[in-house]
Amino acid sequence: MQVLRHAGLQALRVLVMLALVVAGATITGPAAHAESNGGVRVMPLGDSITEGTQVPGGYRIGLWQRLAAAGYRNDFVGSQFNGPGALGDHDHEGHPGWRIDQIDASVTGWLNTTRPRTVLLHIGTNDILQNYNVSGAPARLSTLIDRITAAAPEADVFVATIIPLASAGQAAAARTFNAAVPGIVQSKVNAGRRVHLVNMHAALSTADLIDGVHPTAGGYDKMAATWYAALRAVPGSIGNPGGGNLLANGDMENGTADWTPFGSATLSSVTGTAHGGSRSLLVAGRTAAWNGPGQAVAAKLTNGRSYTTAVWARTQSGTATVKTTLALTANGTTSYLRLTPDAAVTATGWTLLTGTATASWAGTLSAATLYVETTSGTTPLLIDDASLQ
Ligand SMILES: [Ca+2]
Ligand SMILES: [Ca+2]
Repeated sequence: MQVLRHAGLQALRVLVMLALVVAGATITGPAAHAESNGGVRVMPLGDSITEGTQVPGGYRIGLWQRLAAAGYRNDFVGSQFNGPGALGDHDHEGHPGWRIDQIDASVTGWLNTTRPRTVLLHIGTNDILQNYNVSGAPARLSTLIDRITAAAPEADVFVATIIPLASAGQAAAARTFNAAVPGIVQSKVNAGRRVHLVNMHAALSTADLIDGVHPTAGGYDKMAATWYAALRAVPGSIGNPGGGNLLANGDMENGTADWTPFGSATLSSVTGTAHGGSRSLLVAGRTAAWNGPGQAVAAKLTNGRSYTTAVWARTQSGTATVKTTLALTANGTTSYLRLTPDAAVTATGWTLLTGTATASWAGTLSAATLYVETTSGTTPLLIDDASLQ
């Protein structure tokens, strides 16, 4: 019964979304299927100001356009979905009306589901609008940041001061809240966490508000410009500009092209089981744990540069511990760089392998191969939507 109800709900969502697309209207509501270009994953996290109340898509529109124009390839992630066609990726984690404590109660699950590389957090406005223990809001924000960095310790977390509010009393409360944010962020930095302050309050004035709370389109675009500047100041948070995906045929839609066995293995293109599109790559016939699908990338690497890897994987049966590795051969010596940490991969769904690592070598690089391997065993693996950037 529960399954049927969910299936019915999902069908309804699809119908509603189809109707909206046909009507050419703005797409809203939870995502039936998240969009992904395989880029570096960024989670816009917060309340209606992240969702884009009054201007669906909100700051995400201008941020997406700035990123795309500069050659960055990013995948916005989250359980929510809205915005116009000008927004190339509609996924987000903006929840209208939610306070800090409500985000805190759900954020670990969202982070575990979408594994963002970077988090953009703008939260606290509803604590003030609802007059919800406002003096305790900074402490709740601190707890929320700890929750995020515990679940996603490798993510860069950008924490914004909240934008102005028009009502004089609420404006004062926002300033008081904001005044505590730099110290909170600094305490996280001092603890070795990858947390960054974004002074969003300074970027907008009450003239940028359409209803006293939410920005106008121009106000949202000022937020976009502010997030973009902050992201660009932290190398790796949005990948490398102009590079795009260094892997060829990363989506496996072009069969086995550009992939070769690393060690003993047989590669084949599979239809019917895909993370994205209609095909994935099956690697079978492995005779050692390190055997797997590989791709030569030596010509594309820059010495000393940081790279973010993402590969979706699953087994044909059973569980395997899977990782991505870069074999670098320079001056006759081969070294192995771990690109993604160990991840438990099953046959029941796709698991994202992702990590950031710096590739460096001494002398002349003669060969470099990215490959997927297991820590033990030789079970066949499926991979899809692989990217290195
Ligand atoms: Ca997405
Ligand atoms: Ca595919």
